[in-house]
Amino acid sequence: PAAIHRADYRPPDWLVPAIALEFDLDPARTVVRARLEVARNGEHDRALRLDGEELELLSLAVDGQAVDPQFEDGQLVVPLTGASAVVETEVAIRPQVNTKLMGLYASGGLLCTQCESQGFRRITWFPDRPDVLSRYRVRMSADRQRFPVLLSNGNPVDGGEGPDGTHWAQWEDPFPKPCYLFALVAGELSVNRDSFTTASGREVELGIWVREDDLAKTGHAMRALKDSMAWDERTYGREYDLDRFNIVAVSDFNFGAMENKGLNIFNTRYVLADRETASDADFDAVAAVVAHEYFHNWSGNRVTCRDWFQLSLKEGLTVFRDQSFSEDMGSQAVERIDQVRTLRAAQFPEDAGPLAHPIRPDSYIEITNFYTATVYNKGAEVIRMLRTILGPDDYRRGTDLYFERYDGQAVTCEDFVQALEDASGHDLTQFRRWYSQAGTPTIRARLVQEDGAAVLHLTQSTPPTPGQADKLPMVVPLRTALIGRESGREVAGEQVVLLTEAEQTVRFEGVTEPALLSINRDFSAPVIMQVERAAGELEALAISDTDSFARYEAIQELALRELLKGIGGGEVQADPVIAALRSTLLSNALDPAFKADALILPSETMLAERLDQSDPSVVHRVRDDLRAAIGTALRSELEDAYAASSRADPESLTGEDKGLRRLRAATLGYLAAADPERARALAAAQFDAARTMTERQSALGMLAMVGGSEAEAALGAFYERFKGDPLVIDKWFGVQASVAAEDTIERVEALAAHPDFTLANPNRLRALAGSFAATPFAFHRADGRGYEWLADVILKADAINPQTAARFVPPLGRWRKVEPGRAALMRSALERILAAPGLSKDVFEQASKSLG
Ligand code: DPP
Ligand code: ZN
Repeated sequence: PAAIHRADYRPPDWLVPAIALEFDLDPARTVVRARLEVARNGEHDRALRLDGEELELLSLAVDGQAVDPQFEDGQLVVPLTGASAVVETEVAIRPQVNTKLMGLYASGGLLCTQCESQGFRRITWFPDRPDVLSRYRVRMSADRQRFPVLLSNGNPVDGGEGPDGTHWAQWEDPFPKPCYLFALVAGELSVNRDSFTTASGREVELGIWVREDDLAKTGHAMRALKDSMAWDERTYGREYDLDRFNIVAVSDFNFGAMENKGLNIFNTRYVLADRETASDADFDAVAAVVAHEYFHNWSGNRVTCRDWFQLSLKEGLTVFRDQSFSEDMGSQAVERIDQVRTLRAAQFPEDAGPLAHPIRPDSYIEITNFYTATVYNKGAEVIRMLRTILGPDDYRRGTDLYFERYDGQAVTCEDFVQALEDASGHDLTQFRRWYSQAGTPTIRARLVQEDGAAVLHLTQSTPPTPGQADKLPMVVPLRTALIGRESGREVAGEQVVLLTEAEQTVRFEGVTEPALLSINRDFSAPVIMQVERAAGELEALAISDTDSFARYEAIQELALRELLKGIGGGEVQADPVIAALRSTLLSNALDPAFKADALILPSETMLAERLDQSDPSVVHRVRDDLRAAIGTALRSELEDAYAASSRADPESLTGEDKGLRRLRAATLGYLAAADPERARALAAAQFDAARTMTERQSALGMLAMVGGSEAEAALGAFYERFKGDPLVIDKWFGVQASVAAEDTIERVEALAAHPDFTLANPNRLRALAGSFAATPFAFHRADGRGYEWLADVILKADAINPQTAARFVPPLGRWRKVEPGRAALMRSALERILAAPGLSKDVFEQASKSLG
């Protein structure tokens, strides 16, 4: 398959200002009639070319005259003479057998759509690219019994009874949009209705549509939706623009959710939540995804992408917006720590591996492979840096200008940066490298004190990545403060140090007290910091840094230093880590969520990333040993914290109560590391007494980890209790696949044969294969059985749903970071995938690039 290059972009030859669609909906065979008003774009004599995939063309007409279809490279080519024309097509499609879940498909009795990125071409012939914006009129007709609810984008304008027990509805969306934002849903759905009055006094009718049994689980999503609408008015001055906003939940979905104009379609996982079935993390994820999709109404829909290379234009910005929303609604420090943990777990490895790409990629074979942590999460960090550099007021002026200037257009990342530049007067020329260069910069820092001043020496370097051997210096905003070593106070208050050169020094005058360097506070730049530190400095920062994130980071660094030493064969000094964790646990000033975060040692993935090559079982053992040492040394403090955390109110989702439950899980983990028997008893008791899914799930995970008859009993009880609830059964699969043990692969193989397992449902597949591949010690079993199993799953899933199958390839691509024996086995699994006949281009791209 051939690569597509950003540099080859050309504006569309033909525009489609308006489209009318008619659907005769039937899961077995749906007929779609499309009427496109097309207009020649510029001076040229090229034919209209329409994209289509798996469409049965029934008829084609131009200006009312039937035309014989011509095809070229899979496109329908329609020669036209005038400046405009009406092109009509009629096609048949088969939603029932559409297992790719792109286009129109059936899920649990519903018919629904997913068009981003290129699913619309599976519905009708159309120029399927985001820079063709059209006004949509949609008429749907279907059996009234089976499909009583008919929804599409925009507002309902008409409807009625049809022949033979059918009914119909017509919807119109007044806002021109690219076809990837088209949506329809038909089926038996119940609705949670509410309303929201916008700042300018318009009443918006809100609806969350789900299966009747799930209606009671929609309250949290509805609250999050209303909070999001209010937040976007307050924070970005963005008001909602239609009379209706609908969300529909479906259980088979490739993404988390989709921001279709006025009709968001969600994976059930990010809508449904109640205390019985959802953990605190699930509640938070529901709110974050509801906010994310809602925010897309401006950052994505009103202003959209010119081409798919610009994906981070909408995704980086929208992730940053949903992160800011979560920070404002909850605890800023705790949210930030979680965001960074996600970035380090998912994006740093990507940026250091064979699939590394800039947030604005230069080429792709299959665009769905680029819905990555780099485009999303690093993209969000880039926007955050822009806000840091500009300051909040200029940043807001910049986004106001961006939305005003480009409303109704399909634009580029460059246009966004330009708007910020124009509104603020800042020169962002060099900053633009964040869009073009891949790889995580490493910053080295050293503080030298002399003559009443402190001098900060900084260097930066970005490693080579595929296709980019040499890197230029980046603009790196580093929030920095100096903390008095004795006084514990800031002797130089926080300022943003802007590193722009390969080497740079910064002077802080009037610093006489010996000072500690607190740098990259609040993780102001997505970089790896390597600070040269004297003995005792990290220990001091771990209890005195005035920035919560930096304090957390000092504890992480302390542990990281010892763990890396241990993995390298040296002796681990547990005492400094224990001391830092003891004072954290005993602090009266810190909230429980922060304590819980601070307790979690750097992950095995993060440790492996810091090394050129490592043996996953050594990494695991060294980390486990340190956990056991901590659990033993702090036993009484941990027991106390564990017992005290039981006071969390099960009905409450405040930061305090969620934090207590998080602390309960973290302390239980340490007690288990030190004394599995004791932990087994505690976990079994916690499981039996649990009043929330958070407590139940963490107890179950702990039991599964320590094993034994209690574990089997709890897994059996959990299954029996929740067997009718797919989202909870996903947890049941996930918990078992996440056990960091040698024999997890056998358990996973058995689970893959369980009657409830299916490769066809992305959530279930992610629960088993995704969880397993994310558990390094289990996945990297030395005999390579884990790799072989994953390769088999990828190949089987590829025949059903290539987009989702390709998501499981990257773990195999980490082979360069793994010791040679396993690396060879990982490579041979990749080679076997590549040799398979009929491979999708999705999996081909990921596997071939992973082999490198
Ligand atoms: N629905 C996906 C998201 O919101 C892709 N746009 O990120
Ligand atoms: Zn998004």
